[in-house]
Amino acid sequence: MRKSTFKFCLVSLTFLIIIDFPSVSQKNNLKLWYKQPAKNVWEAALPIGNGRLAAMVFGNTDKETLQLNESSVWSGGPSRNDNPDALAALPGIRKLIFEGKFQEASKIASDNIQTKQNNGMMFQPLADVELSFPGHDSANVTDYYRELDLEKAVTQTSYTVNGVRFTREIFSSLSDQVIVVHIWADKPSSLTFSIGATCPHIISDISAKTKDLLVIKGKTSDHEGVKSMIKFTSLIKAIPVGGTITSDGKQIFIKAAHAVTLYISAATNFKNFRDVSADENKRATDYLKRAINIPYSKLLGNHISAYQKYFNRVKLDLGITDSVKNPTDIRLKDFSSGNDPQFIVLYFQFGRYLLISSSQPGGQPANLQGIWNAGMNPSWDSKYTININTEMNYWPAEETNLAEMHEPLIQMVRDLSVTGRETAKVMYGAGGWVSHHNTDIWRITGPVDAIEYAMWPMGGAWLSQHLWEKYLYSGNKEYLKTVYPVLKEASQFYLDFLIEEPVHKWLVVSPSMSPENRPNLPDLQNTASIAAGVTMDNQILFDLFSNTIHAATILNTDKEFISRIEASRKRLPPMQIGQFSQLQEWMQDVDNPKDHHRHVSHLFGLYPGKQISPYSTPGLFDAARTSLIFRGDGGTGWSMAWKVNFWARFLDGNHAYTMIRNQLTPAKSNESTMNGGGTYPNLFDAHPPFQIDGNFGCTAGISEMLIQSHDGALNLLPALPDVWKNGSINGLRARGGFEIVSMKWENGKIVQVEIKSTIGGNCRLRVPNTLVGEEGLVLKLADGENLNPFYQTDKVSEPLISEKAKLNKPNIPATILYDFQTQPGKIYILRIHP
Ligand code: FUC
Repeated sequence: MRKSTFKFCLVSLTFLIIIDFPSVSQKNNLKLWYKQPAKNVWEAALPIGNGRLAAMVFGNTDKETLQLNESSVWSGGPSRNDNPDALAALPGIRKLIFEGKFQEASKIASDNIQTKQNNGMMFQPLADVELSFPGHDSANVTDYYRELDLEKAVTQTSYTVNGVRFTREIFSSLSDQVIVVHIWADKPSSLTFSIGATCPHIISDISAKTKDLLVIKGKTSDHEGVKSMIKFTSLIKAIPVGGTITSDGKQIFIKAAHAVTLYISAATNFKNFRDVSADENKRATDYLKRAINIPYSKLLGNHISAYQKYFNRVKLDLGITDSVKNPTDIRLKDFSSGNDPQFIVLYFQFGRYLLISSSQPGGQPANLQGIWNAGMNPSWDSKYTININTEMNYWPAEETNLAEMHEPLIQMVRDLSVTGRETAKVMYGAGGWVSHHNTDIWRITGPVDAIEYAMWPMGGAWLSQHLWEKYLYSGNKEYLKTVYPVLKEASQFYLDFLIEEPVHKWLVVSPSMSPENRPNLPDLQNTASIAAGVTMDNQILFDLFSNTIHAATILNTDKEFISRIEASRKRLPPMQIGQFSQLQEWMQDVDNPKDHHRHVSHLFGLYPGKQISPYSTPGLFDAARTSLIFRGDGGTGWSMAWKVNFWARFLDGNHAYTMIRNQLTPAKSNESTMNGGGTYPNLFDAHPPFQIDGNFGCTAGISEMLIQSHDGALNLLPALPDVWKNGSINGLRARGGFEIVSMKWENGKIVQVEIKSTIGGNCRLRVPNTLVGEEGLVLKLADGENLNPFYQTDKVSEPLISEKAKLNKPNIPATILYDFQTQPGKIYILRIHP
């Protein structure tokens, strides 16, 4: 069979499957699908990505756009932003804070601590690929359909013009490093279109080198005094089946083809945060050369199997209603008033899809917009805000069985431990490493933006939690050895930096702040946020110190160092319950119960920390709950997502569900940036504007409602809302190397659960109903401490409680606690008591 004939048969065969799409989509519900193109609405376009190379696909018929991103297209070059004046100013600022002269302290910090260099670089777009189909304007189009298939990580757009059905299939290949666009028509010789590109960078050039190859070359922006050192090349190669191909030197013209495959390759000269010596042309050329030698069907197959290796690990079923017959944008509009449990599943799996597509081993971590950004000067530079947003991106990684996707974040923490060592020394005269509230591809660690946001030397300490938590899920000691030095040096910084406060003689972080919020002190007139010993800092340090102690103990190292950490941990301020029965946000009892600030930093100890428990710290649990009630059910996108997790940890599934419902309402386009939340038609979360943290945070929250493993036991169905009475989940992971191979529940009761142990040890289960073991498995009612070391919790100090506080006994659902011993590699089956 001649090559072209063969391809055409393949195309026709694919078409037979395609025409059935609307009904296929009803059977296969893990699709985002629409009856209209995105037109010019970026938040309606569909995201594809392989962790490095990404696109937003608009699905327009006459003028299709693929807005391209590459993960290392950032402004500037290797750079630092420490302010060395900090060291001399530090004692004075600390003294003023302890004297309560916050405005003065803030002014000096602004002049001496805030960076005088750059505030971090910007993640920038690469280029737009534009495909123009003459005559395919909306007036001539019928039976339009587009989708993103989450089970395959492939988008399709199809429609009819003059009796000919046109279909485009597009994906960013996880296996072969190019974006592939396959276009075909169901009648021969029907494809006539042009291929062009635009590039938003000032220094750029686009030309057709041969009649079938467009070449884009450019350089990113200089920014805030930092010269750009990133050069990029993108190659777009067209291979038609049948018809003709020509070029005018700027565009490629396809005439009367049966089918066309476009291969889009891109690369930069970026190697790592201090090395930009790669050859972008060679890289882009090598990717392209490799890909064009692989037949389309194989490229597609390679990509789907590389993707499914991750995606297929988790399956969720919460029931199905007729709402699945509606397009995604209609389901979003109807969600809060309707009955559409499968929409939760779609949203949950979309979060997992986004993590696989924006964060791959060896690459950059997902930034504020994941890897999808069209703006040359995007909001907050689309960089890494590490006082909540970047950490939230990775909350679903371990539990939703995407541990490999966590790796770029872990690598970023290793990088920051290198750049942050100099910041610790130059700015604070301390050992170890430190980072403030933002970083970028160059791993800056200095304080950026206005001092009300910048003065927070805790970003690295929070990120370090991920190093340890990753270990808790796998039990891999070899991995732990590699990250222990980073944990140790993070702790070292605070051993040097903590200072004794004069009233209680506690050791506190100063200067600092409760992220982006201000205490309710009348003389501050809402101007200064600077503070010492805020609750979040104390909780983060308790976490960091505890994790470092455990890691050193497991690795049997650093005894003397560990005893110093233990001594400092004891002297951290305890949590305090204030006059309104709330968990205090600051060291002083100055919370405002009407404060609806989006950050709920003092609840770090509840989630993602594990210092607040209904069982072991009921007073703190009640006070934290009161604090969250004060904060309310609104917020920016990520704030709502955090609250899903908080309510899950409060074991209140119905309230967690209320937060999901608030998040899954259509985002309003005119909402101010600091207020709003909601979801865009393509299911991207709205801060607003689009920020991906809310997607990831809510995905984590949904899994946190179904299993938890932070509080001494593997808790199954800890926060099931009334609307999820029946369902099943397969593949979630828990600490201690346990995997929920499958779990089915009916009427809120577990009917059957299969648990795989990968590293053995005691499995302590907390469940809502009586279970019996299968195949001789004996369940014992549990008592006392869980001896599984992965389930040890560190005892926090007794809280200080205001005389005015009135605490309630936590109202928590009745559960049963079982223990059973496990062996590595074995699966244990438990069923409902007959
Ligand atoms: C933090 C948040 C903002 C926003 C920004 C990117 O500063 O307080 O709401 O998400 O990060």
